[in-house]
Order: sequence, then structure tokens, then C-alpha cells
Amino acid sequence: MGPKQLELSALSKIGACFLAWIAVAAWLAPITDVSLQVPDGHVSSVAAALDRTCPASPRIELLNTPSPLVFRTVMEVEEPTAIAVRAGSIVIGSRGGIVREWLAGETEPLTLLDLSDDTSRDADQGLLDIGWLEDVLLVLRTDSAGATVLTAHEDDPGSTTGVVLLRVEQPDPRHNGGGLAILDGGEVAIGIGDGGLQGDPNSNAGNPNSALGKILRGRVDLEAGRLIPSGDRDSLVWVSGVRNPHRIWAGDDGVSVWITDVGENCREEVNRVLLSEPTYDLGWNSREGDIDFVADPWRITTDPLAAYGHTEGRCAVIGGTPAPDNLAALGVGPASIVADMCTGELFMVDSMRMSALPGAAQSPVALASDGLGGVLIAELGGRVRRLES
Ligand SMILES: [Ca+2]
Repeated sequence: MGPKQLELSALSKIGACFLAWIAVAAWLAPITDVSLQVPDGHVSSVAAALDRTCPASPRIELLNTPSPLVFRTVMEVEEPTAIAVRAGSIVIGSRGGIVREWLAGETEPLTLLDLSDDTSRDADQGLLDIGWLEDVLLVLRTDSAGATVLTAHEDDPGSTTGVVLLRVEQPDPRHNGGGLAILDGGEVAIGIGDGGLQGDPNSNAGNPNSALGKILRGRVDLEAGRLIPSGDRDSLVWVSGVRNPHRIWAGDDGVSVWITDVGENCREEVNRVLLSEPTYDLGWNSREGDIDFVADPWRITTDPLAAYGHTEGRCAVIGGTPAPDNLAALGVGPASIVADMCTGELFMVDSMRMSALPGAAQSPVALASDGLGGVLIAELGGRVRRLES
């Protein structure tokens, strides 16, 4: 957790204690000092928030790398949207629902899964992410009915089915989220979008009783065919207040999870949360990145580690993977590489700042470490490139 987030988190906790104390004080005696009264519950309308002019965001400086970065094409494949690496192989998921594996030294892939008959692909839909849970491949996608489904697939080349672990109905083809992270100890975290309407007018992300606009966290129970809360948790909901958590990945420190949340009109954000914390509210739609959206004063929220505006053609943040050691050494504390889908720029986010790497990808939609010091970049136009730094 960076200093900025630590500071905000601490303030949030102080705020929670303060509100609890206020509630007790109100019960004991009438409050006469106006400074002790909780603020009015004024929430601006979604329409007004959408109409607002975006405040300026800080300029992103270029990272001074000791040598030029190289982008090398590794494979060409239609609409790659997901990458999973394991020893000796790279697995690529295509948006339409086909998952292929390239074994080291082979130029032709094996088709691991063909889920194309049950994968929708309007707007933000499609196969969204994949990940290895030991020898089981997990797939997060929108099914033919448009619902978000998490399925588990044991080794069965060409399989067209799997065990459905979770299904969340989606009211709209936009903002399905899609991030899938395999955490140490076999836990899984997945991102579910806010339901897709502009500005989240139904406040799904802030509603604890909705699965929309959340990061869910649990363990896979293959026999029961379910994702179940892990440890002493009684709910799959871990993080609330996200809009379109398109990518989630485990930090390489073993204690954190990074979340890129695609913003509305003004801000793209990168969050880093600690596995040890029982819950977080990342703010949407009270906050959009580091600025107010409808500004709900009753919510106690955590601001992102980094946020950037839609200037210079930037439009949507794409995550993300821990920074290779030689790049991380140029930063402060834990660092990750993220990208912007429109400009193709790659950024490094550490505890202190967000900086741009020299060079750019083309329509990046997924990033993954290859375990050998390179970063694989899925470019929606049809290739996967390796960033060598
Ligand atoms: Ca947020």
C-alpha cells in the first residue's frame, strides 16, 4: 500500500470511529455543537455528475529507462483478450471463446477449449480472462445470455463445456468487469462490473446486496460446482465500489491485489488493496478515481493509488502485471505495469507515482508476466507481443 493510499485508509478508519462515536453521543445527549453533526446527506444526481467538466489531472512524466524497450511479436491470433502462463506454455484466450495453448518450441497451438457457442460478444462482452488454478483452467466470460460466468475446465483438449462455478446476471452488455486473479493459497478474485448504465444510476456498486460493481473472492469447490467464501468470511463480496474492474492481478509481494477500474468520463484508476483487509469500498459512484462523482457523504471510501484523465487521447486503463525487476528497481516500493487501451501507452505505477514507459502497444487489452522477465501484451487487433526491457 502506497503512502497516499495508506493515508486515506487511515483517515477512513478514523472517520468510521468518529461516526460511531457521533452516533453514541447523539443517543446520550442532543448535539448542540454544529461541528459534531454529521453532514447533510446531499448526493448530486448522476445526470449532473455526467455533465460536469473534468478537472485537470496531473501530467504523466516519462520514465527514464537505461536502455530502449523492445516489442517483439510472439504470436498472431484473432482478438486475444486473455493470457495465462505456466511452465513451458503460453495460453491465449480469444474474445470469441476459443482458448489455445502454445507449448515452448512449437509454432502451432493446441485448441484447449472452444466455448464459442456459449460466448456473447456485444459491446464489452466476450471471453474476458483466464487463469490456471493448478491444473484446472478457469475462464471468466459472458455466456450466450449475456450473464457473467466463471467456469472450471479440467484437462480435456477441445472441450466445449465446463463446471459453472458462478453466474451473475448482467442487465446490459457494457461494464462486465472481467478481471480474474489466482491468489496464493488457491484463492480466486474476480471483477464484476456495475451493470453497464452510464453513471451507475441504480447505485449497484455501492449496494452491498448486489453482486454488480464488486470484487468477489473465494475458493473453488469443484465437487459442489461453486465459488465459496474462503477462511472465516461469510460472503464472496470483498471489495465494493468498482465500475468496470477489467483486470485484477496478484502483487508479487504476496500480500496485495491490484485492480484497474475503467472510469466514466474523467478518470482511469489503479488500485492496490491488501489481502489482510476484510473489505474495501473503492468509491464508485460516489467517487470517480480521485474526484467526486455523485459525492455520497455516507460512504467511507478508499481512493486509488493512481488515477489519470482522458487527456492526450487516453480512454481506458488496462491491467496489469507486476513490473519486471529491472523496471521496478527504478521505482519506489511495489510496482506494476498497466496500459491505456486507446493510446497504447504503458505506465509503471509504484508507491509514489505513475510514469510512462517509452514506446507503445496497439490496442492492448491484457498484460501478463511471462516468468522470464518479459511482459506479454495482448493486442486486440490480433497479436501478442513481448515487452523486453
Ligand atoms: Ca475508485
